[in-house]
Amino acid sequence: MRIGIVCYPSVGGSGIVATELGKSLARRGHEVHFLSYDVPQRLQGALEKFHFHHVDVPLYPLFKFPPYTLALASSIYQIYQESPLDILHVHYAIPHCTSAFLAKQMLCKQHQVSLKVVATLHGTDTELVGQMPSYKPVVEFSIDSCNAVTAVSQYLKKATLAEFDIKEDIQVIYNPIDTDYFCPPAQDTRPERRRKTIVHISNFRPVKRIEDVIKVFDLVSSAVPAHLVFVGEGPERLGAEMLVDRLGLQDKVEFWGPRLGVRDILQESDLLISTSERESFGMTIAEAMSCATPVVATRAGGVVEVVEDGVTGFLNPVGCIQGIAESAVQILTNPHLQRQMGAAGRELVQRKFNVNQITSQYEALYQKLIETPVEDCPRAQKKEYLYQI
Ligand code: GMT
Repeated sequence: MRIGIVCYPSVGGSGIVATELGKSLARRGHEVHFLSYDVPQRLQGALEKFHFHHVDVPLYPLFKFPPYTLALASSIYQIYQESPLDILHVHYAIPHCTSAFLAKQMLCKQHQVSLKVVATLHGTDTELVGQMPSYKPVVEFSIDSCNAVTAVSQYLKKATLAEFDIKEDIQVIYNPIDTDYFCPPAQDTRPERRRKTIVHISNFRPVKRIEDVIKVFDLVSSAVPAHLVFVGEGPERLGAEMLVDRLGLQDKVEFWGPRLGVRDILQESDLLISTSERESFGMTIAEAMSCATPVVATRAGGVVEVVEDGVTGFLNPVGCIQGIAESAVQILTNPHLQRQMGAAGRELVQRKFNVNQITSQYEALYQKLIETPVEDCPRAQKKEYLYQI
């Protein structure tokens, strides 16, 4: 198949999912074309193996806000003209579904062809940004204009249907994890080490509740010799650094900033902490589990579909600092439990989220769409209209 993938290039989860899926589809022999305003993070260094189309957004003095939606629609249209795409798969509704809708209309009008569009919703696009009155009507319309819609968890499907009037059925396809790459270290001595490493990976947005991570660590480090590594960058980082100073934790907390590869730190860590108030899936949680690293997380949205409470880690209510800290101490002071939970996490990811299985689910969806004739290119209507003139 010839597949176009539209995504955000930044470290955010939706771009990572799109890239991992695209790489897997390419390994299976499909011709994959990535479209974005920059090279997606996980494609860097391997670009020669993929088709990457840079979406150029020219600046013009009149534009206070360059219209990326239009530039992306034109790119899709042009790529299709060069050689037709069998499927266009857009990750993140805003503005990708809208650009896809525009490109679809243009192709219909100019070439009487029907572009098949799959949209994958990731959570912040529908639950956060998509709820803003400035965007909601067009987001709702654009999602519903796609030929197929998927969500990355049952939770997200339910939340989307509750918030939007979407007539299209939403299929749940979980996020793919490359379990060959995200694997435990060759010699896994972590449970026996005295000083423990705790990791938190995110984009430091308010929804991640970074201060909770620090407050939890403050309690944990008074009970267990441990240090905390923050990986990522974002608006809450400065506040987090100030809180670390206030609590006198500077010697035990490191801020590494954004990293291209997170596997090394996941393989080094005894525990991953996630304190989000909302999370449609939690990519770093699943990647940690794939490395046999137990997880202590909040019971937020789709996280309950990723972490099996008491088996692959522990779940606590959002904001429950004491409970999260107690869960962490329980794992870090019991090497047997740490090893057991690590192994169970790896097994769960291999069974539920491994990239081969998830890629097959998307392939089946694409194939179904390709085989289904659609009536959304109004060829007949156009003729009728011309005749009336
Ligand atoms: O978590 C973020 O803020 C990044 C966000 C994104 O837009 O890329 O991640 C969302 O999509 C990921 C991939 O499907 C999910 O793993 C994250 O849970 C989801 N984030 C939220 O729902 C807050």
